[in-house]
Amino acid sequence: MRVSKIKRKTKETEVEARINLDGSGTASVDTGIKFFDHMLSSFAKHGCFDLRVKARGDFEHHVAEDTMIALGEAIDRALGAKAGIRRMGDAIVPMDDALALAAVDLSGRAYPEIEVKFAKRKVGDLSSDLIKHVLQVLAINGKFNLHVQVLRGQNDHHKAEAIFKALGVALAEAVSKSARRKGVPSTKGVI
Ligand SMILES: [Mn+2]
Repeated sequence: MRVSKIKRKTKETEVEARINLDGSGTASVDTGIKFFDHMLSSFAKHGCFDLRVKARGDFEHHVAEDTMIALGEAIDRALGAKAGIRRMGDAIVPMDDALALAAVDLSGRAYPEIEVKFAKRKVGDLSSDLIKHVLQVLAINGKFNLHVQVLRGQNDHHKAEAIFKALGVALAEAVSKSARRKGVPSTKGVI
């Protein structure tokens, strides 16, 4: 099992994130931000990851950001040397009116390219501008390329949820093992 747990305590926040990349989609997420919990649970469910997150802190921005720092680090650490993995993964996921694309390359290089606009300032109890930010933070700390686009959509809740589902599906494919793959999937020999 590829499992890792990260604990992070600063003057602003206290975060614990545990992920099992070979799980079954069981999530227990408590950040104090309900919509963010909903998004991370959806990510875990559709990625078939077991995810446990507990986060508390002073401001919504800090809690969301530091949760993704811990989760990114946990993903990177759980992957280890990345031997035998597919490395790339992508998904286009609809949710009613919304259609979101996520593409991942577990390249060891942090590069987020996130294209999303929300109509309203808040999605549930989460500030809309944080959604782009947390995806950037996740890719940077997970050391992977992440491209996200919302191809169409009206409803902010649907757009956000389609993104996190697509992220789960894309990442699940990227971390999955290919029987034909021997060693690290890079012509360099290391990622
Ligand atoms: Mn929902």
